Amino acid sequence: MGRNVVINRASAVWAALLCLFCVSTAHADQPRPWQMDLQAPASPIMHQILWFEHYTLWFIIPVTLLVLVLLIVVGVKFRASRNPVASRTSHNTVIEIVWTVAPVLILFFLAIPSFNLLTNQLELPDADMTVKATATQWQWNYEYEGAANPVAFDSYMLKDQDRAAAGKVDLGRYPRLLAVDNELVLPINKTVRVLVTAAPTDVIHAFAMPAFGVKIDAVPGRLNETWFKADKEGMFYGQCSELCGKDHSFMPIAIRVVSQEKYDAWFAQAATDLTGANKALMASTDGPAGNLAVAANDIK
Ligand SMILES: [Cu+2]
Repeated sequence: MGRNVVINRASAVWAALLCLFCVSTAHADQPRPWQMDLQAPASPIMHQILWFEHYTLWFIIPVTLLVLVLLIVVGVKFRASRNPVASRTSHNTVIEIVWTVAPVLILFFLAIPSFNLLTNQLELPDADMTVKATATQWQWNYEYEGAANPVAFDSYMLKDQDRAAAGKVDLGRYPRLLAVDNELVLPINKTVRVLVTAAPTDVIHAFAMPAFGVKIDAVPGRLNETWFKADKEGMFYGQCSELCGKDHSFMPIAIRVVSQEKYDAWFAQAATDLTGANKALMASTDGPAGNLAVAANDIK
């Protein structure tokens, strides 16, 4: 009887912890308090990065444990009281070979998938669309390239006093210091080429979106390019990642990934009425019917 009570209590504690975890990951494509792991992947590259991280741990953990064990063994076995006369051995061919060949092998097995990942990141696949992100102290400007009616707009961090008017009072979906007035809207499962630069007379910034595995410098006078293919709908948050001045912390990057149909409808309206297009999109994605952010962020 007593044991059952203990077990029930234990499961209640676990359930409570699990609930806490669920709540904290309900909108997970953004940094979380006390976060230890990476953000949930939402692009093929980020899936690969996550795989590579886990793969690397298979090497790091055994090597660390081996070194720890060796240190303990040496410290205990060869301590001065037990081993007063120290060995004068200065060379051992077997050891020399082992500690040369083993790291070479380890580095070889790390290098192959690492170069593979780098190649996938740096080699742009055929893009479905191109967006140009231009950084300025301290906001982003997004430009959709190649459309008959080009859409371009500035994206500023959402100020607390503007939340109500923007319809963005939900702090889970529009977190403080990460939400913006105009998000970069993109369709799901489309390869997006991102051209990244900074305004000509500005300083260096960096465009980063952790859930997509993207981070690239925005340099004045230079056009960098990267790509991603979002495989989840939802709100994704990143930040300028190159120290760029006093408001560096206040120029977040927000991307809203939606279905192709919703994107098309938004894009058609955004050319002439950006605010209206954003409001209409929010109405179709943020409401209980759309439930976009919750569905997209329901990970793990
Ligand atoms: Cu910046």
